[in-house]
Amino acid sequence: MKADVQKYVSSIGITLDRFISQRQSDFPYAKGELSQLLRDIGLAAKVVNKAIMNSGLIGIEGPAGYQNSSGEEQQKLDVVANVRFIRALTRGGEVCAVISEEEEEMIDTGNRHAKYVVAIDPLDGSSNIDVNMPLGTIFSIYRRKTPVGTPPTLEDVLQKGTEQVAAGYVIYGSSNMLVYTTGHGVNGFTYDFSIGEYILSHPNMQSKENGNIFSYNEGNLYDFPKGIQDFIEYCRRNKFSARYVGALVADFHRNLLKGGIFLYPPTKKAPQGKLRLMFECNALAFLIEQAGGVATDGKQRILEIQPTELHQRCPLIIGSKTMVEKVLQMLEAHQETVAL
Ligand code: P6P
Repeated sequence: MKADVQKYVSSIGITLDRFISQRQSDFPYAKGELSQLLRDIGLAAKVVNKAIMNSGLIGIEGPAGYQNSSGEEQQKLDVVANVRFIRALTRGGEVCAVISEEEEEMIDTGNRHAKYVVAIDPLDGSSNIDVNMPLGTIFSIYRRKTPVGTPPTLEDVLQKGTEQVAAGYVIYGSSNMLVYTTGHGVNGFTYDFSIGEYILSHPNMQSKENGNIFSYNEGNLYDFPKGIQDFIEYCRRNKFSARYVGALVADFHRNLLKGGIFLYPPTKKAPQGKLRLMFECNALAFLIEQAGGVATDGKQRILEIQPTELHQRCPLIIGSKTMVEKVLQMLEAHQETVAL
């Protein structure tokens, strides 16, 4: 009987490295630099994953003793993840500059010949550190704007989300996954500890048109614009499931797989919203649009926002298309837009 060879040739099961190499043809002019850069990120993610899993054993739990540029208490693991990713990106040689949620200023890697810059949130979900809850890394890759061979400038890193050439996240959860896009769909890879490789497990990830999961911090409800409060009430009346993990990557990943919406509107404590445009919102907006979903600040596509500061924040409403459109309708009913 002729074996069903199809099940042996499915793309599921190939390594991240092989997948990147196979997809390099998506970039006829690329000479492999972007491929190598994605590999460098995959390597750093493996190292950070190990640090997270062993943090309770090697004394890297708890606060680092100082604040990051957003005035937030840095955790030791935040510092470890930041150092690991910046070191991997610098040594990999494909990046001329890095901006990090954990760094006040842009980092010039000294790789003057490099064509790319990276924006990164090395460890997203800091409130989940040390309590064995999911964490994540979020990254965006842009082409530099200034000539190769010259020192990088802010012009290279303050780019709209539409300029991203790649974006992705790592989720350090019940399993470790790396999910990324280069503008040709979204693919998810699960880390196989036994061989130390990311293996394709979720090819061509698609956002569900609609969903019944809504994610937001209940404690901020009465700060929200009326249109948002109406949407929350709409979800409750329809018996939707409220799910909020406290790590954007984890809520985003679940909603991408199951259908749902994540909202971080402006609050009294964070009048511009809490999440950072360059380090969190742009990457996830690129991914959700590639998967068929929507990401807005309540007024415009996240990807269309022109950044003016490295650490600027923006409101974020992201997920299944129908749910986000419902929020926009309810904001419009109050002639509100979430963005200030
Ligand atoms: P809150 C983590 O600090 C983070 O940046 C996101 O990962 C997460 O979704 C959000 O903040 C949680 O914020 O104010 O609800 O604790």
